Amino acid sequence: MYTQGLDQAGKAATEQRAEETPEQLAAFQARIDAEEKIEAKDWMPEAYRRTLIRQISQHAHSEIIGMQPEGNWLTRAPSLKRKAILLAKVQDEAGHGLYLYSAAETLGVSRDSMVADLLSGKAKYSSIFNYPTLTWADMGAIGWLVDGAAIMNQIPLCRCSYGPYARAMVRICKEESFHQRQGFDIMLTLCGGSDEQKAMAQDALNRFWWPSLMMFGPNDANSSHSAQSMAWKIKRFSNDELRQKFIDVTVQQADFLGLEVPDDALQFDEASGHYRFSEIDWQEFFDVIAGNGPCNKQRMDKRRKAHEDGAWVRAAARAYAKKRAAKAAA
Ligand code: BYC
Repeated sequence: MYTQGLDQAGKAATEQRAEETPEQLAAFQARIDAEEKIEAKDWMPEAYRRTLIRQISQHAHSEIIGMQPEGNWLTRAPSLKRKAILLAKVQDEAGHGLYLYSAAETLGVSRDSMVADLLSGKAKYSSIFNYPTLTWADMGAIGWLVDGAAIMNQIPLCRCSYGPYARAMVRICKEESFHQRQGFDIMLTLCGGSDEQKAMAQDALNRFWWPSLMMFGPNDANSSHSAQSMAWKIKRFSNDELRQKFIDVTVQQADFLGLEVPDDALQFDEASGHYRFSEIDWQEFFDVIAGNGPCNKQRMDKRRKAHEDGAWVRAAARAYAKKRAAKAAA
């Protein structure tokens, strides 16, 4: 509702597409190659704008849907301290969603249309949030592994060529770093506890390991957007490069916890300095992103209901804005 002006900018950009000349495209690429930041009002190819809207809005949706698996444990956290920490983390995720929707709005798309795309199932959100959170240890595994994978993917986004996205990512990454540590701290506490608690931590690692690796997206050979996104410096590393970096640091953290990574083929390769790992079950990944994961339906039903329940808040905000505008005009 605050973005009518930006919608016009979006229309203008669409109309501009037919006029994109080789000179304009070359000048744009030269700015990217010179590491200049592209800002909201700068000329940009329509495909660059669309790629950013797709990625940033899907990132925002992931933050918002991502509140659900952890929200599930807010009332069952084992102590007041753990509850306060988890509550703060879930609130941070809402904030990330809001910064990211704002960053996408600078590209001329309204928040209403992005939300409509999520609710209709047209827009994706991260596969990882379609898995259930069955025990308290899952809060540890999510912070440690999911936020850990998120940081690995998102630190390079602080250097993304699009200024508003890059700047939003700086604060997000600082908060994700706190999230990762709180998750590791839960795992450390469980692993230092009773045999039962340690088994709970191992079970959470078993269930979240492979889905966390899938967060980085398909193999480079099957990543439809990577080549162009890397040429535009939206992405700085490929999906496989980031996945490998994540595995290399996380296996050592699992060793420190005394947990076993659920991959029989995992081994350190001295020559390359990297851990080698088994093939990911890509069928599972593609099923989940097609809407057929264990919790896709539950997540979307809950989000749609929350949106409907919030209708009166949006109506009140619109009425208040109208009243203020009328007062200002009088
Ligand atoms: N899940 O060509 P590719 C968080 C899609 S939130 C679902 O490699 P791209 C947190 C991809 O969209 C973490 N879909 O794509 C929150 C594309 O489909 P479309 C979210 C996936 O964009 C709460 C197709 O597969 N992070 O941290 O170059 C609590 C082909 O893929 C996934 C971000 O969103 C997936 N995992 O690369 C705790 C980071 N992977 O769009 C934590 C920003 C791929 O053509 N996004 N797809 O229909 C990115 O960095 C990139 O978009 C990706 C994918 C690396 C995810």
